[in-house]
Amino acid sequence: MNKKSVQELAVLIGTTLDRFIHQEQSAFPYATGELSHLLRDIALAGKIINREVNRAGLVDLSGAMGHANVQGESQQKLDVIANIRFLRALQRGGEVCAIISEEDEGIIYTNNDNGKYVVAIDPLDGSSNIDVNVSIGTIFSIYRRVTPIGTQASMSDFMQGGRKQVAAGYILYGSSTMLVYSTGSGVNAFTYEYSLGEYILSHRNLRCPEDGSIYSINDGYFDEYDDYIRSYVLKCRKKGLTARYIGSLVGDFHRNSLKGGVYLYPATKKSPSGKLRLLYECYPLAFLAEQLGAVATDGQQAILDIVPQHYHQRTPFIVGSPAMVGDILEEKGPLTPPPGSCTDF
Ligand code: P6P
Repeated sequence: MNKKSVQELAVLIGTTLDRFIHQEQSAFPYATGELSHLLRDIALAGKIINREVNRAGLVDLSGAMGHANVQGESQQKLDVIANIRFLRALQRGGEVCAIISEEDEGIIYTNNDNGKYVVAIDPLDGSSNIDVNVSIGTIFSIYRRVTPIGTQASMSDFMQGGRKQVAAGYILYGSSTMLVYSTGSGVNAFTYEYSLGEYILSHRNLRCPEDGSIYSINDGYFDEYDDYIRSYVLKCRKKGLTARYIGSLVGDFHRNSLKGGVYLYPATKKSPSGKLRLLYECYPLAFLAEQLGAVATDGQQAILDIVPQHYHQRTPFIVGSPAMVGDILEEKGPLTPPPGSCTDF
């Protein structure tokens, strides 16, 4: 075989996550490497969870813990394991001073008070799907802290608002395991190659199609949705669009981002503010969505413009192809001015 240069081999194997992060960092001359290290810490935890998710059925890691988590939802064994793995990875990495996790009520302090970043994370979203081998995912959101380096982090570090995220992404444990993230300069996706133990760049500069024919919503709550949501769903049915809802946000989001489509989790009677969490589900996916050229809204405003009030705040969530989100908002009709406001312009 003729001797191939390292560069040629790198191209043959593909660009690894490490090489990509290094290349991306060099584009920012003042980058000091901490964010790069943090992204690698998250990627490492994803490899460990990937291994545990893939063998859950064999080593009795599937199924429920038998009690609820802080959200009052049935906690799965893998929820607990994934939470521990990410907390350990971020604590050991040293770049993160504090974490908010879906699985814990309050701030988790890492004792790295010199860490520049805080992370909000849903360690394993859709974990009730594990037993039936449906895709699940980790969702993460990264902020540069606003409190002084060397002090203990506080709520203000997490209440900066969606547009202050410096990076966000997800790990999808599906037919293949993928890490998809953005640091604000586009979205890139890496497929995990188990035999190499490497994430390999598989989708460079992902863009969401302007329009699509897939809508993702839980039809079981149809009667509980606002009129405009029901009107939209009826139009989708009439147009013969494809209904795809797998009960795993990351899986639906990923498919719709690649093929075009829209995901909706509106307010319901059971969840009048919506079910999904702002800090570690909707903000990070909305950050990615805007980087993909997609749209993310609560039906009133862009998700990234919602002012955060508390760690586990919920919000209605509509995200996907701009044309489809536009069709949904059109069903609302012209926004009626609030009562008592001036209407003669
Ligand atoms: P429902 C999983 O619990 C999750 O947070 C998302 O991943 C998923 O899209 C949604 O909730 C499913 O909720 O009420 O339709 O079962």
